Amino acid sequence: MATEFFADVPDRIRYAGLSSTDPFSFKVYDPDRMVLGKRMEDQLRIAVCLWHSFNWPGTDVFGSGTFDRPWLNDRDPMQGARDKLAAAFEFLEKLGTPFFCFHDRDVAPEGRTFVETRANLEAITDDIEHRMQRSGKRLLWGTANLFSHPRYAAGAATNPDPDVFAYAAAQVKLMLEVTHRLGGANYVLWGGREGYETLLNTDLAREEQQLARFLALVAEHKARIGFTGTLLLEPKPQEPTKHQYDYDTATVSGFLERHGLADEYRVNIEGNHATLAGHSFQHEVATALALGTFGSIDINRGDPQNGWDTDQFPNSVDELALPMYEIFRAGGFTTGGFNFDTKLRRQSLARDDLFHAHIGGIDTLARGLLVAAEMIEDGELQRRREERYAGWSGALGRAILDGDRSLADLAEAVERDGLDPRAVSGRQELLENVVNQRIWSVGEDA
Ligand code: XUL
Ligand code: CO
Repeated sequence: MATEFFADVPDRIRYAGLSSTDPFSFKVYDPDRMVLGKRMEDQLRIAVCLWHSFNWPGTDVFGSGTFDRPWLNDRDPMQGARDKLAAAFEFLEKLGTPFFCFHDRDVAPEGRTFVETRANLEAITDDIEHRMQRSGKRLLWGTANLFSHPRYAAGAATNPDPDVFAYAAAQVKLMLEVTHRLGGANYVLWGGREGYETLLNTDLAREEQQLARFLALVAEHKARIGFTGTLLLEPKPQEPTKHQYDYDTATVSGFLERHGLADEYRVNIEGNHATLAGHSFQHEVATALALGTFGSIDINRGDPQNGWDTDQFPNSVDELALPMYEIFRAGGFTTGGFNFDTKLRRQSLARDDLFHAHIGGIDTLARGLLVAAEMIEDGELQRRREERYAGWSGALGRAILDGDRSLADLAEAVERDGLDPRAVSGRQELLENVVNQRIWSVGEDA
């Protein structure tokens, strides 16, 4: 595919401000604008995903692909893989954002044997390396697809057959090495089939041990090859299986502690996985930050009307302001970033729809960042939260937390000092008004 694939799209999407009527421009995302002491581009660390955007034909459970992705139908799958890369890098360069993410199977086809599969991936990795050098694009994370092939129907690490465990190990070893070679900032493991369809045939205790062993082996190999990126687990409660073990951030964090893996892994939180688990996106982010496991974000949203993993592009500043407040209040990303694990709607089949979707999502993130920065810099929410806990800095609070008071001591103090604490207002509506005021006012000076 020698010609441009997105020929109707300008060479570069640029910042043009809120008054611009050009659909191929950013209205808020201004890479060089300084926010909280860093360039906006360096705060947001935006990545494009190669699976939904370049390797998915627009199928749904009732219908075949609607998208115009000619490389997926190439009779020579390696040629198709190369054409796909050409289109993906053209997209990345025109969009102008710094990162991308991919699974092994997004970029290179399976061969008839593992040896052939490995050779395919290694050959395509040469191409990727070359394109990265030329374009300056960087890899936010790599991952292995341990869920599409029928061999993984009953799980990868948690499969009842150790041969499948071994096959998955071979695939992750290779993809971890590829990620290392390409200078990836992180490596992700999403346990899409690490779960069960029925407890009738499932040994939960055994599968937990298998998963822990697998993750320990990955951490060991990371050290062996000298990969310094972060290992990330991506929680998701269900879909494709009825129940997945990496249910949510709290579950994953407990699992890591239980198996001595807490120093090795962080979480990659996805907005729509949070809501599938019955949580808010803010809850998942705040929990990871509180438990010390925050790593990176797959940015997307669900649809409140149906509740499954629709992977839609983010478009609501109201929804993003608070998760972003949590992230940047804690200092922002280290190796992580915002990866667009997002799908076009099946009818969005014009080539440039992929641009409009990303432009809108990136502008929404940029605006969310400005709102978060405002809330952090004016400090009102933080001040009010600290005031709420002020008692814990007093003599009694400190003595309790330092372990200097027994239950009996406390009972005695209540009687001796005549303690009679009264409820105080949680001020929820006032706090909600503070947030809305920031959301409404940030656009005023933009
Ligand atoms: C699935 C999902 C995956 C992971 C990578 O819901 O989010 O795309 O991000 O395997
Ligand atoms: Co994801």
